[in-house]
Amino acid sequence: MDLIIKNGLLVTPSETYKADIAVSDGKIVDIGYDLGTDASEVVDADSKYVLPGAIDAHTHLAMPFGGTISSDDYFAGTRAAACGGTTTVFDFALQDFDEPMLDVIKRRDAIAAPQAAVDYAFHIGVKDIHGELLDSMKDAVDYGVPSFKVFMVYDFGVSDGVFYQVLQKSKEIGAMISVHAENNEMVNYNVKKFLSEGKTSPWYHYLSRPEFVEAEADMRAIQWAKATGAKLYIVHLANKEGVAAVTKAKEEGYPIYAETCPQYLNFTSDVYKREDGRNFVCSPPIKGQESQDALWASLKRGDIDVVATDHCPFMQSEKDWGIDDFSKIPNGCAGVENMYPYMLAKANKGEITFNKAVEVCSANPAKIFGCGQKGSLAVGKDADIVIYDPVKDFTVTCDAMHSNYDQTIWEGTEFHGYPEMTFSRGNLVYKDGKFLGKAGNGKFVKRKLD
Ligand code: DUC
Ligand code: ZN
Ligand code: ZN
Repeated sequence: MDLIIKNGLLVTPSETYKADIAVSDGKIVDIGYDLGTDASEVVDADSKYVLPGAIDAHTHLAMPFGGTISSDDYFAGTRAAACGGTTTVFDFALQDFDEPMLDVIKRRDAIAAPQAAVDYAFHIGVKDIHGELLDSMKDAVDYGVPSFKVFMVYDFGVSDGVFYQVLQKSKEIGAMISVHAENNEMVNYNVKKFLSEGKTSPWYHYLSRPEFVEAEADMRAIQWAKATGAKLYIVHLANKEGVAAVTKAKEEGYPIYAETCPQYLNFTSDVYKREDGRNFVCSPPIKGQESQDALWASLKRGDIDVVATDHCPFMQSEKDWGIDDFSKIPNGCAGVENMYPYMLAKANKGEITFNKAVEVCSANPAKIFGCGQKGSLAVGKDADIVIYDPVKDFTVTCDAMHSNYDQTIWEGTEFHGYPEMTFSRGNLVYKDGKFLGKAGNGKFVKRKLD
């Protein structure tokens, strides 16, 4: 045996129980009471929780965006992931115009494969479906990438007609469509108007994309998914009316899924009034208290399926481009190292259960995105395992994080309880604040939807 983790409290979405876990060749091979100590490595997890590694279903590593490139490359991003208990990241591979879908995957994998320190998968960000490109979605599905994202905003966002065709195609080929839902016309109108009135602070980033700008787009996207019968996953849901629309669609029996992110659960739009408000600029923007309350209620009810990060960090000097003009701030915040500690600290405080944290951060993304070998502690699954110390106190500082950035919205956040060790397919990649993994050890995860 390669590894036995003894005496820990194992957490699944439905159970918490004391047991040992045995690992061989990167897989969980046994779970039971007193599995002995006959292994190359034995870890005593008495008084600790033993959890499946988190799956961050939404990252933007080394992504050209906002006039620059997000500051975490595949090594830094996956190193940070490992140190926050995340053992798989799903990164967005953005299609170039005229590029067949399989080429998108291969182009990005050539960059990711030598760098990744934990396992990774891709969603394809679709920009262009002209000619045979729409049909090339099937090649991506056959290759193990059955999920695509469309943006309703940004200069590379798609038209309603393209979105509709992508939904239709996904139904035909068994794929999942994610959407960044905001109303582009309204955003552009508001931005122009505020700037012409000299309203340039980050607060106007929020006011140019308020609650209804996102809600309206959520509702349209849901309407089209219903009409086509496609599976739809709304990324970074942040507003209360969108939450209500998701709940209704689920009640009606449609395969509509929703994700939110820690920044929407933890902060409100008041951050845009802060002196460092530009560091919180992401899209959709962080919303008001009522929306935050709706997100938590929906997560507890089970209508929000997944918590993921939208991890897209930028350097302070880049965020500063927007000191006199909010529209010049590159959109995005860090989160990949903070998501699991944040959700687990909520569990540790009793605000949610550990089972719920495991469900939304690991089991559900694995299930929804067809990642059968991950997302749970069970015999035969990949040994992606986190040992969590519920009494360790930790304060986030840039210096203690493992990304390539010099500012984070999580600076100063205090957690009671923190991951102590992370194993990626049985290999120790993090222990007590130190990254122990290696670039290139992360593997591309091929997926197939149910
Ligand atoms: N929103 C962000 O804030 N950053 C990356 C992409 C996105 O949609
Ligand atoms: Zn987005
Ligand atoms: Zn995103």
